[in-house]
Amino acid sequence: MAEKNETSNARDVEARWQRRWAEEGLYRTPEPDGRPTFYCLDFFPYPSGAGLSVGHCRNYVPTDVISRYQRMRGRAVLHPMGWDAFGLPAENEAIAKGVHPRDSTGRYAANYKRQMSLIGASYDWQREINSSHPDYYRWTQWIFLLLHRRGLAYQALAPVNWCASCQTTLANEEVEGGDCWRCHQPVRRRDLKQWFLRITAYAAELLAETERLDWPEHILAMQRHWIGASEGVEFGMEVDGQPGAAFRVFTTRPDTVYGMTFAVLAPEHPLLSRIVSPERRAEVEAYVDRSRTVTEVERQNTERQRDGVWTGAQALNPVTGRPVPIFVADYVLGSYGTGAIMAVPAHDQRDYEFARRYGLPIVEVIRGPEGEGTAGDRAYEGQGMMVNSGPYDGQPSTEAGQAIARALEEAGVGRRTVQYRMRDWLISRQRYWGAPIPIVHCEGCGTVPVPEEDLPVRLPHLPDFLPRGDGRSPLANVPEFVETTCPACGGPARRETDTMGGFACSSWYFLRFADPWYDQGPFNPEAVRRWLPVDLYVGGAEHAVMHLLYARFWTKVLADAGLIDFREPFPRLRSQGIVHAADGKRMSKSRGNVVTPDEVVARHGADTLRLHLLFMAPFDRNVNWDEEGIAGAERFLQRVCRLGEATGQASAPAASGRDDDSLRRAIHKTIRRVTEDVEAYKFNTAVAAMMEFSNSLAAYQERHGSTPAFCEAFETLIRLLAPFAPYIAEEMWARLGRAFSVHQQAWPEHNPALAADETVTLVVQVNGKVRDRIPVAAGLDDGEARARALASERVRQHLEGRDPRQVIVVGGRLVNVVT
Ligand code: ANZ
Ligand code: ZN
Ligand code: ZN
Repeated sequence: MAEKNETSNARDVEARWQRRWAEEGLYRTPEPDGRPTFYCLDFFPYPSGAGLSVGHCRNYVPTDVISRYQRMRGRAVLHPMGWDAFGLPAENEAIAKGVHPRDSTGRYAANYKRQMSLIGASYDWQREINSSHPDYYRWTQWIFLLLHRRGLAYQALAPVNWCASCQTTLANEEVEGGDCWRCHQPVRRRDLKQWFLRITAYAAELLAETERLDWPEHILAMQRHWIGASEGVEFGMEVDGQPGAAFRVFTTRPDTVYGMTFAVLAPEHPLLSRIVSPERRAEVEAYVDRSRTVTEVERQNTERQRDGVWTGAQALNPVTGRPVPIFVADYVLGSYGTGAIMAVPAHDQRDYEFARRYGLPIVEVIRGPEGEGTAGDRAYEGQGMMVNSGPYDGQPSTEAGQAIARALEEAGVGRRTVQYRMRDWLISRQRYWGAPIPIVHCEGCGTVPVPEEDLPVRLPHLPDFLPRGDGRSPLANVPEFVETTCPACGGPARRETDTMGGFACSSWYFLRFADPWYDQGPFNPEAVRRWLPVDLYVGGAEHAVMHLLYARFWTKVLADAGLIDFREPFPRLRSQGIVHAADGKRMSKSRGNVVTPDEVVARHGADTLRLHLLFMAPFDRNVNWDEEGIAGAERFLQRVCRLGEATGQASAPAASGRDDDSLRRAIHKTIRRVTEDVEAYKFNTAVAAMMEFSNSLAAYQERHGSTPAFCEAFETLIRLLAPFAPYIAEEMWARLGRAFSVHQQAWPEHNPALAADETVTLVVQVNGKVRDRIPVAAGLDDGEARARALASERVRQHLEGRDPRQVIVVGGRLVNVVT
């Protein structure tokens, strides 16, 4: 019963302060006033109908601690929140529930907001944004037009996954083993006209700047891997007996060029139909047709059996002049490198499997340092010594590779290049719930951008927004939307009906928060200068690749357009660990193992939930939810409350010098530890430091009562606790009779002398005479004491170059050096 009263009491306290904070606008972003700024931002959440779980709170609580801490440090803090409401997840969820995304996203966002307030998150709600509102997506469209003007947005045919029975395109994730996830019919690849953003133009910079970002290493590694730079050589190969017919190949191993025994073109290669011999044409065409049913992902599967067809043509090796047969095979991708390769079966596993299957020659040109070579079912892919390579025999393969690359360049047939695995960003969706692409198609003028003053191109309200099934957007069904006049010639024209994928909205939202009311452009340049780049960006690793790359790309384009003066939006990024359910599985509605903040707050209070989330593991570590462990956080907060009951005014006289002294040292050590830990995102050890401190406080109080030193210590604890447990800290602050609000107090400063570890004097004797006294930290071990003594300048003088015969350490306080 008592417990129940305590929690319902906690909930009253929380509700009361939440109301007061909102009334007083406590977390409103300050106007410019010369203070240093701090912009603390969470990844842009998509508000789902499931609401927040305690897993999401693992993101929002730490950024809230940092924001509150920075405010107390005297920074002007921008800590905003908004909704990534457009896009496929929202649309699919709406379809599944039979609701309209316009209604559901607003409702879900309101629920997120309620939950975030419940856990005490100190967002400036005046700056809330929603990417599906026209006053936001108007500017997403504006940036699209900027990209278009700069030649960075273009239309091209692109292969998409197409399910003929569902009459729809599918994302790669929706293709399971070559079949549609919904109807299990085979998926074909089909070419549809799509919009792309030329992110590859920035590949080199996106890669190079990863060196300068303060991000977790595994996220940087994922970015680098995705960009996927390969250094190599591109060179031309002529088709034997067909003057003028030539193709280029890309290789990372020019050193293996003498081992080329065939060449391969991708099924998409434009030269294919021209070079194929008449008697091979039917077979080649059948193969090309078959390969259309295979997705790119599947084509790169190393487990898959390699197959292909001979074209009847031969190509000439530019180094040896020897002819090799040209095959078509789908393990070569049309969209990577040049879409054609020189095949070296002895040193490339894929080529090796292919050659063995079709009985093609295998010529070893490299021997490993231990004599390793191609054997059994493995090609030797390493470096080593050149063999069977004419003038290069006997050279190390790395050097020979350089020499061959140079020779190809000098002969004018090749050049060194860097290939990126990254593709241009396919931004168009044939779906309803997104920002319409602001383009008009005119018979006479072609592709015409919508003039800026006509933005936004509004997304019409369609009660029936289901995908049409013919690969076009549902907007194509709406004549009022489609039919328009050409902005260039005034004639009849048709609007683009594709919409932008959700990643467009999240590629610039961090700029909007600086001044979400601005209506002269996507962002207010002055406010952006004041707040950006973002000081701290926090989110989950699941968005570590696409979102971050796209946002970095848009930032660079805006910088090149002279609109902002920085090129990286998020110089510092941190990524929280995942909270799995108690069973170790991912929390998900279908498993029924989701734990919501609402239920935990109802049982234990919001501050307890916050402390538990911070304390349960290091910030970046994955953990399983453990509700029993919450008792530790609960006990700690109860102890703080009990300590608070006795305080208010000092009621006891000062205690003995020794105890007051060590309490003061504990205060300053705790300030130092908590400060350093928060700066280093070590929230768990920061909480531990406060727990220890509350223990010593309780012990002290038991002995001496509420002395002046106790009151000072307790007040400090409350200020330290404020960012972590904002409700209880506010309540205790009020009980201390202090003016509202604890969240507007200065962060305690530690006194370095008091925070320092206790020092003792190490006395050093040489041959029995005291020669030096060195201040050292207490608790030095013998080895350290010995080292410190021998390092002493005075001791060395008295040794006069002699080696000590014996060094005796006594009790960590006295060292006797005997010569
Ligand atoms: C000859 C060679 C010999 C190769 C050798 C490798 C080892 P990454 O690292 O991914 O860039 N390649 C080139 N274009 C390709 C395409 N469109 N589809 C499939 N494979 C392609 O790999 C570069 C290597 O992958 C290139 O170097 C080429 O094979 C192949 F002992 O050329 B190599
Ligand atoms: Zn299907
Ligand atoms: Zn026109």
